[in-house]
Amino acid sequence: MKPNLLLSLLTAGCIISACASQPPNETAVKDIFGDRFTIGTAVTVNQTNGDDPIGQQAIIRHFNSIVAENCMKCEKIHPEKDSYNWQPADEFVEFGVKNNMEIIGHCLIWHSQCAPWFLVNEKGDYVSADTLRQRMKDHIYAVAGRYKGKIKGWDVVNEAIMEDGSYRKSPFYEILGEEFIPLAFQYAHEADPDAELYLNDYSMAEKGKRETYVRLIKQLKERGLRIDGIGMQSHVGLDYPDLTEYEKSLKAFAAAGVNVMVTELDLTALPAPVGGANISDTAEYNDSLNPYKDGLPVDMDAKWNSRMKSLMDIYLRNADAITRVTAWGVCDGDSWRNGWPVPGRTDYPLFLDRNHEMKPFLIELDKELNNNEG
Ligand code: 9MR
Repeated sequence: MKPNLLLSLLTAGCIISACASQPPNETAVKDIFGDRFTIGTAVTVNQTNGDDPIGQQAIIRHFNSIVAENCMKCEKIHPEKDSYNWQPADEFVEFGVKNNMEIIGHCLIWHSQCAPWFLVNEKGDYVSADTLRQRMKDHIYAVAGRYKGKIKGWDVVNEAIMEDGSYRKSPFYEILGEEFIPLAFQYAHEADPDAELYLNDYSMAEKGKRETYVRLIKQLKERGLRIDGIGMQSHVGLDYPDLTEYEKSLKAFAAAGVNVMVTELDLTALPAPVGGANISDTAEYNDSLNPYKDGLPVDMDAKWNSRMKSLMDIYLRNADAITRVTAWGVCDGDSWRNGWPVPGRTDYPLFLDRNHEMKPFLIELDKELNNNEG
């Protein structure tokens, strides 16, 4: 055999075995976007404490920003008046510090997942305005104060506004009126003066929400309170929201003088009996609502990737206004979408598939932005 033929056969063999033993794409998700914005994920307790080592490795490899999916919520971190459950949140923060990541706190004041004791007295009636102010202050001082200097920014108030732009009639609103929002921002700033402070909500493409949030940003600024950003959660579907309206909101928030963050991005591939992300809106399971148990068919996969690409194109052309894009979970198997609004389904909403491999829209973007061929 001629030596150069032998060489080419050896080289070909090498390439084939290299392909077989390596992931299809070497790039990390965060690298695709360079310094345009940080790329985040919501993380679970199992991922930060090491019980899900594969998930943990995927976070370290692909993301440069993390947010606690659940462990900093009031009912988890402050389950009783005089008792805090710090360990999971401490582990989350340590994980982020150790891996040199941007760490986001979620969330200080939210009507949902609020500890049962927080809003009522011994008789079960709403507490007075004075008592609630004090409880909010104590809670925010304790939680934001504990992680002072380590958390880049806090979702201070979560999901306060309805689709039509009216205030949600939550217990916080019922007891304190609109004032609960500025109060929460004041306490958060006092607790950690260097932390960025955000308002965060879903269905932000709705005109009503857009207008009220723009007004709120202005009101907070006029009162001299710190507000750094608006979080557009972005729990979206294949045909909602209207992306023109979505981009309009993004631009309106930026024009109001704050950073925009995409804070909880996931794109369901499944039929959606309800929109938004209100966890109390649920629907009963039936097989027709769970059509892709064994994988997405090729046409649906293409549709999903094309929709995700359209969202990414919006973020890229508004990159000056956007500081972070966070997916609400690491891989498809982790997503809350598998259980909401219909329990027990198989959904495909995130950046990484169930094997922690990058989805095709990312590979396409890597090619487009970095000339990487995958
Ligand atoms: O993904 C979260 C899920 O694991 C929890 O059970 C649920 C209730 O705490 O909250 C989910 O996250 C929500 C987030 O905190 C706020 N916006 C909507 C998200 C999806 O419901």
